[in-house]
Amino acid sequence: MAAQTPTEALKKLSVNDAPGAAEKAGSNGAPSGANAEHDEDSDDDADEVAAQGGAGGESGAAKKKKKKKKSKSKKKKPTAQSDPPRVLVSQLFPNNTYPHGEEVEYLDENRFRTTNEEKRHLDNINNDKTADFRHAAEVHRQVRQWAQKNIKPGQTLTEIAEGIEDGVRALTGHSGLEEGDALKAGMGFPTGLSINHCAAHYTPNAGNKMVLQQGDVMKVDFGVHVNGSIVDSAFTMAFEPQFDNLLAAVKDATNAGVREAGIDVRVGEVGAAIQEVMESYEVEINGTTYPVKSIRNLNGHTILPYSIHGTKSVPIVKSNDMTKMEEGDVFAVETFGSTGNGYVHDDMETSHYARVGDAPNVALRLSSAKQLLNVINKNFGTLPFCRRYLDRLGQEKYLLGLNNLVSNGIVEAYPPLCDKKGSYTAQYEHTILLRPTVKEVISRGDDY
Ligand SMILES: [Co+2]
Repeated sequence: MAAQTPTEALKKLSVNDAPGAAEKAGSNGAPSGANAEHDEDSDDDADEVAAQGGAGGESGAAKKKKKKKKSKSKKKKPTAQSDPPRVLVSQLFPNNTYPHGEEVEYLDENRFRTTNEEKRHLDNINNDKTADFRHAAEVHRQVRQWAQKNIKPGQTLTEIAEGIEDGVRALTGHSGLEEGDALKAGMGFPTGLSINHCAAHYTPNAGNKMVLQQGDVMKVDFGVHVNGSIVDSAFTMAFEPQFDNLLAAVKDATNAGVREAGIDVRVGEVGAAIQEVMESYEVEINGTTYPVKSIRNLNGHTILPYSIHGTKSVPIVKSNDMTKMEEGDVFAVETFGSTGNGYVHDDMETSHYARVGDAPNVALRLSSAKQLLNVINKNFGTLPFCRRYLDRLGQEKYLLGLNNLVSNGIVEAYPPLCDKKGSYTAQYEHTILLRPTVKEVISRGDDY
């Protein structure tokens, strides 16, 4: 989910002129560290054989099989993901053996961390949290790879969003329908499906009839959380080759940001690295060549428990923000490229909301607002939600109450963020853990 640069901070930005059509930075063959083979059949085949080989002599081996057959009355556990994805990821990876993200060793003055005893101890203390992030990341990978295969022009945005959300809820084992269930695990924030000039925070509200078109560029940005540990990761889909360079620019820029990030690194330097890569690209669309610009008022961000936007930002243009990345920080590194102004504004109907963490204690006079706040507290806490999530909980006619919570500063509205009409924008995003011993790109997959 995108963080928007506050206007105050934006004034301080020293934005470079686009460095022209500089030579392309070498494409960085991003390693695909994650994704262990999780779909290979394993020892359960033995059960299968046992089940079939009913009659026959009872050799020692057969006896053993027979013994296994007894436990067969329990339902056979699947060992591969289904299509659509419905198999619990905790069942595919029992005992918290979730695949690691891409682990990148620290360099230079931080090289000692790889083997340092104290840092390893600190790292071990966080094992449970790290497992929650890996669990959420594996759900994200499995659902998004299914989405990448199945999303096609002609589908409605509603069916695309629901397909992703049904997958995430099934794979975490939390439908989110019973009170408090969505707080245990599930969607970390709503499925953003932002098209063309819209860069972020668009998801259909009830009754939306929008259909994905062949010529569209769609950002798919969704979050998965387990016990409040949110993995925030996004990719872009296009169906025409003329957009390849736009997508390549943004993927490359995000990987540059991921590479640059580390303990003691200043976020402004990360922004400079991102912008340099991003703006070394150009893209030809319908016969016109455009420079790819970093969208200067969007940025990455830290992630805190149950809170998608922490206190630190990662600019995607050069800036003199001297804030340091620190040990233990979790960052969403996300970049946005545009053929338009490289600047977004609020546009269209709002769908995304989140309760403010340190909300003012206002005496609400509107009973519908009070009632709705209770629903939000019990089901989402400070996790972002969208109007569809209220609909599926059976809430009706809540808009007045919702707007009242927004105007009282208790809930924040996140309207869609769009560049100028006719432009195209793309996004890629990864979540990284700055563990004491190693940087873990938790959401890395063999797709991006
Ligand atoms: Co984000």
